[in-house]
Amino acid sequence: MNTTTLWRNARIATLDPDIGQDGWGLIEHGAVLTNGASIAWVGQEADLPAGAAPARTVDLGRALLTPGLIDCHTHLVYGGHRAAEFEMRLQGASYEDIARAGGGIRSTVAATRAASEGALLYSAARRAEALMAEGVTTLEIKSGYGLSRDAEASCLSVARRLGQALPLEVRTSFLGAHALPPEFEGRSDDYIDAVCRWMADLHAQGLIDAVDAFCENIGFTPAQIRCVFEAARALGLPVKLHAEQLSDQGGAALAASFNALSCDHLEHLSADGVAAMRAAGTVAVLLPGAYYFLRETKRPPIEALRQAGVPMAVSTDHNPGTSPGLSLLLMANMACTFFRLTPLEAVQGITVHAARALGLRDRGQLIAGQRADFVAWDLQHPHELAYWFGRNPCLHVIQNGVQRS
Ligand code: DI6
Ligand code: FE
Repeated sequence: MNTTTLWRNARIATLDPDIGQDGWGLIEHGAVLTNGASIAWVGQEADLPAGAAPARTVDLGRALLTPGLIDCHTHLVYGGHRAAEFEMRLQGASYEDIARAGGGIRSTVAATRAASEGALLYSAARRAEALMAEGVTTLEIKSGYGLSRDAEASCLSVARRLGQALPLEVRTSFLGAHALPPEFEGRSDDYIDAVCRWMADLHAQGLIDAVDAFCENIGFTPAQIRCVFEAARALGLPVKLHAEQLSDQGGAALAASFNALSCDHLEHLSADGVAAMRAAGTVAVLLPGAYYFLRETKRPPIEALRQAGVPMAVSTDHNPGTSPGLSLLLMANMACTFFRLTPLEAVQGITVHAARALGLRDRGQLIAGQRADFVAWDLQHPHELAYWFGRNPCLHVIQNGVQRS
């Protein structure tokens, strides 16, 4: 059966470095030929191979086409919210003060444990839909608000079910080492042992794509993170790390020594950390929403990362405590205004580099052989993706070769 579709009459930002000089890989009067769920050909419409006989043709009305957006760091599954904590912080309490007083992540853990799986699925689906409306086609979701074996399993299976229920690809990360649950108070090493045991179990259930942890004064120590990473390595699971968000713990270098896919946050990253990430090919995931919402002033060392050639991704870090936002395009804009990324870097950060942060090489660019995930925008040039905010220019989303909206 002929399953080819020609998506024509578009300006295409392929992000293919081999097209043009400026990194956008622009093709005017372009078209994409898809075969089922993958891209068979991309080019100028006039150059369509003579033998191509698409079963279907879709006129995109001169829209701008880009790869589907990838949100590579979210904590989308949780119960409740933390608006009261936001008010406390506005009155002077710090994020760490609230965490040490038993609020913060722990309060979301209590609300998540109290919620039914159906309620968790419902609220997470609404959030996922908000991200999808802006062109997100691949979404990473972490656990980390259950913090018991069964509650973590529930959150991860909600994430898996989201990927089945919605036209969306979901990747899961097990973040058992996010915070110490109250029943382990004073026994953090015991908790880490438990996390490592649960990991094997959850992995056997097919619930884990990668393992994450929170390396911080108010999180876990580098020695504890090492135990988690060794357990992941023994299971053949890739790792990533919340590193140097609030202080420099040397977490990025530790993660790089385990060939981490990504280190995320990085406001307090040292020169040694940059060098270790570069050597390991680890992606730097920048999270300007958390920086903004915590009113941080120390920025990640962008220039050092750029000079070292460390790929930079940009993500929402959607979570109820430090980044309750659901716009990846706003994050691209903030990555430019707060962190001084160029619009090209910001757009690479929510496409090709975000894919790399998830260990995925089959998406993030509009190139033959990649998955047929792309977005048609009511825009002239892709740098506008990092320019407008509070406006959704998404016209259509094509997911796996199928038009979703
Ligand atoms: N860093 C973050 O920004 C989130 N988790 C983490 O380790 C915040 C999670 C929360 O406050 O609920
Ligand atoms: Fe996070």
